[in-house]
Amino acid sequence: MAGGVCAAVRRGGLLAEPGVGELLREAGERAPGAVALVDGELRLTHAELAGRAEAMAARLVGLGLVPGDRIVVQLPNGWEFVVLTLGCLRAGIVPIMALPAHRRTELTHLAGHAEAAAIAVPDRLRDFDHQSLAAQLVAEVPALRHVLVAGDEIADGHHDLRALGAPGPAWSGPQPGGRDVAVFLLSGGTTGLPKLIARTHDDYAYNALASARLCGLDPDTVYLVSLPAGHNFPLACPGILGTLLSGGRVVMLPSPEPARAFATIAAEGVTHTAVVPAVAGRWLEHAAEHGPPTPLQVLQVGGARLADELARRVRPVLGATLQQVFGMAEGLLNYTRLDDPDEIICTTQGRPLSPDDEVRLVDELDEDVPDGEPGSLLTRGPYTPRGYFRATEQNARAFTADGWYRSGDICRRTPDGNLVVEGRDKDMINRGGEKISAEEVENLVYRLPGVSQVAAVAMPDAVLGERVCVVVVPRPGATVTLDAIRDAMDAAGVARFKLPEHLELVDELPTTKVGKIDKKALRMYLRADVAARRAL
Ligand code: OOB
Repeated sequence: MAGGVCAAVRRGGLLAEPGVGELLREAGERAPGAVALVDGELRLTHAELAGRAEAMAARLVGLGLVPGDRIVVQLPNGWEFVVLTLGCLRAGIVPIMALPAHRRTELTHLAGHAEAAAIAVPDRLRDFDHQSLAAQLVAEVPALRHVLVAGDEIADGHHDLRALGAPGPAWSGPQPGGRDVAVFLLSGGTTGLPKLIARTHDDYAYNALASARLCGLDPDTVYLVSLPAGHNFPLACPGILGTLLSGGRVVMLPSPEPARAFATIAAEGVTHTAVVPAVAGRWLEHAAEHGPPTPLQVLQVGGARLADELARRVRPVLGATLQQVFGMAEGLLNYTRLDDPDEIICTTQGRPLSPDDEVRLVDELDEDVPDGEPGSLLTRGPYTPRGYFRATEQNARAFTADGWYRSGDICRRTPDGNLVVEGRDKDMINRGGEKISAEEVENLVYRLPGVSQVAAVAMPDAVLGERVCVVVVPRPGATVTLDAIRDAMDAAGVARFKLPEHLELVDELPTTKVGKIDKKALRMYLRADVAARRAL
């Protein structure tokens, strides 16, 4: 295995190579009888998974989809997600990785913006009727024609995703090439609705393979997916794709709830998994009472800043090596290395994956800051695209003229070359790894008639790191309540994780010298407020 992966790592990102689908097929052929995918009772070998992916590819094309067509994928963690994704990669159909939490607003935007031809949804999930919403979207979004449903009740005119992913005749059409788009990931987003990031086959193959090598994955790896599978972290860092490309086994779980996750880790012999800091905290608490999640070897934590104190407890309490991952759907991945000294593992967010990754830390004038000083992170590299899809205006702001991506993270570089994330200068709220654009929340709150002015800001939170707080100046005589804001946003059809959890009513908002709302002052005010309330 190692030879194959190393060769592909050397190739990845540098030359146009076979697509990820082809690399997966080659990897599967090295151990056809080994179990590749586990979802509850269902266990598929590498040969069976490859067969289903091939059949899925053939059936998608049979529906009239052609290479380059887009499918919005909004599926929970299950085998259908993996088979559909692999089928798409095989046929050159491009999945748009939506989140199960997305609702009408986000899905309409994604399907419309990318002119998606199909959408894949569960029938129902946590009391929400995804299938009916998908039917509405088909009526509203011109390009959207097909609804693929994973579930027991398939409405008339919709397609049964489980039947599309059943064993059957293989796809025999042309393979996508390295320069073709493999997947569309969603940006955490600071400007309104999520932007699309086109990740090509060669950049994404590199992303998954180089990550797999760095994390020491091999055919004995058993990787647990409990974060939403369409997120870059569990998908390809090294995640599902890196594990399958290494000949290992992927185990799907719908959520990271500790009791079930620990039982699954024990039952399936899970060796590697990825969580966000809030989940790491819950796992630490659970383990303190019920014992460690044996035989877990590597716990990757990323998506939001992990507190040093939590980091230090991972090895003693969970019995696994911690790996901090500071990544972004836009590309750049930073990892602490498994053999780094504990001090680096527990106090930094690691260093770039590729020797060809370029990272600059700059001040407000885009001048490099001296080493050790905090600066705003700019990056370019072999798997970092130079712009968002169909977004000229946002690209002008998010990328420099010479192609550096402005991540909006404020970092410091330690003398040994590792990065420490100290904050951010982008207007985004990171709620336990879920990214929320302040601007999007503000636009929705402005729809309430009683609101004169609003600012959405992060409020510090012990569990999730941050929660959404809205600071509102009401119109004279108007009453604005948190419930009214939440109800209005819910009715507008946005993901529930974006709903504000705290409201502050004020007479006026602080402004900067140039007259913009001073979010820094607001954040400081909220922090002081939270500290004062804690002290009571
Ligand atoms: C991951 O990707 P996204 O696209 O959901 O979010 C990226 C942003 C980063 O720009 C940064 O603001 C924040 O999330 N972030 C972290 C972090 N990891 C991500 N902030 C502090 N410490 C960390 N370790 O979140 C993502 C993608 C691939 C792998 C891991 C995470």
